[in-house]
Amino acid sequence: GLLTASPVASASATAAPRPPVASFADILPAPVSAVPAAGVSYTLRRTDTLSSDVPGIGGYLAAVLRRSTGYPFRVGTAPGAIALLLSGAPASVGPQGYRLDVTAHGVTVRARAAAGLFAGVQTLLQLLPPSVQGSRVVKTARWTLPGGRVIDHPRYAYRGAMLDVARHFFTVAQVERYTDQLAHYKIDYLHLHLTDDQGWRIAISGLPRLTSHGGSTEVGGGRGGYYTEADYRAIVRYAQARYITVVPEIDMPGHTNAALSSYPRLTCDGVVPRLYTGMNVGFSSLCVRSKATYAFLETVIARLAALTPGPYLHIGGDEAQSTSRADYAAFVNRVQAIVAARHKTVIGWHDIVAATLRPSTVAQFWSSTTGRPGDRAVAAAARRGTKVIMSPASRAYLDMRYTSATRIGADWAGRIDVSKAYDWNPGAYLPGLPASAVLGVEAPLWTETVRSSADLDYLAFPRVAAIAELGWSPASSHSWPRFRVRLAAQGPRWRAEGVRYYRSTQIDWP
Ligand code: TNX
Repeated sequence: GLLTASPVASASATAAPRPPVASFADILPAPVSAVPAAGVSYTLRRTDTLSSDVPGIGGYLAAVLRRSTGYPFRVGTAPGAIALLLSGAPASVGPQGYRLDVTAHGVTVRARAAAGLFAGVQTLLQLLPPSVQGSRVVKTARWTLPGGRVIDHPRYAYRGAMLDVARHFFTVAQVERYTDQLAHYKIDYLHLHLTDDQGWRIAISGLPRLTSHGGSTEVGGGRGGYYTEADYRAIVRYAQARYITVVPEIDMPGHTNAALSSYPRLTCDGVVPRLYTGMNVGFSSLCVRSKATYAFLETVIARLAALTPGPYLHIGGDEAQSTSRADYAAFVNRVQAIVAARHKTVIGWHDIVAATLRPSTVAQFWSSTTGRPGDRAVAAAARRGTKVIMSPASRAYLDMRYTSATRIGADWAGRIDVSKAYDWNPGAYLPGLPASAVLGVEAPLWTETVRSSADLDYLAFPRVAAIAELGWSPASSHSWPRFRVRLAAQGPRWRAEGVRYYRSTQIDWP
């Protein structure tokens, strides 16, 4: 009858394509140590419960698992098949690391702080089949994790990604979607480039024209947009729930045409510039000698500091080509004091080393070269104690084209296929820069040519995963042949999540 399948048919049914169990070798970023237990695995069951010492992280994991498995995953405090514990992790893992064990009885993540537990949860997800990260229930899947132990912690404290929401505006939902993706790769800072010549994207109370006028367009003449205070707080909260700290940037004294056009008192000559929708840089500047400029900056910085729980405010400082060197240094010195008065730490593009930097001020290296006088000045500042975030444009810039055929992006810093993005050492990249001065890495995405989430996906993935690995994994694990394999395993995960990544020919995508 219909219900009695022949032995042959049932044998071929069990042999039907079933995604292979994930491998410890595929964890990206590569962990400090991963030891598989031969013959051991754990398969999730409908009746499994989940316990977590941090309710928010338990809720996050349960939500991901429910969406794809369709199992209820009740979250409780009595030890479940999946247990997330703030105890029992070795001291060596520090506040951001974790230990993960998969045995025949279940999965345990142990950490010393919530951030470490969250990082361990990302590893746990990568040990499940790719469809675990999808948005629909997959009934046919077997949710098996390979047995073994991972002990892991990051190489650098700062592992960032930047999104330029000024050249093209991205909505709260678009930023949250990117944030979700970044969390999978243990990125812990989201730098938002909130202002530039083409747009001012953050509401500042008392200065309404910054957004009503300055936020009203973007590159190419589109409608632009801006975040209300509530929008910005929503992004900050969303990122926080993923253990990502928002770093807001107000670029100054250059890259300020949108502000100048909104408040002409910020110009030296009082002439109102028109809103700008092109792609040139270096033509605008706040009037660095006028009182009005510093009164303005006091207001903006006070408001932004109040809205931002994280320790850093980024003051830009790049390409101030219409400001004299002396004026530029005096300006940066004054702005550092304004930020310090609000109890925040300054980050600036590395051009700021021309000023007298406070001990806590961080420089973000973005050069596409390493031997020019400007590059050497960064190394010299680092030898005097300045901490540096490494974003060399010729390696870490996500807006550079992959190849000459890439349909969007720039190429002033060269073309960056995956191997070029991965194959450098942030600790030994800039001659004369002490390895101990490196605070971490960041992958900036400038958006002159990026108009949609599809564009963003295409430029950021897979390269942002390469920069994330340089920030997290021990230098000793650096290996292009092994990274290629780990990266290939991310392809099906991106497909499950609808991320339209670039299928670089350097990678054997499954
Ligand atoms: C240089 S990198 C800039 C940005 C542009 C980018 C385009 C840096 C600090 N400034 O203003 O968007 O090039 O690649």
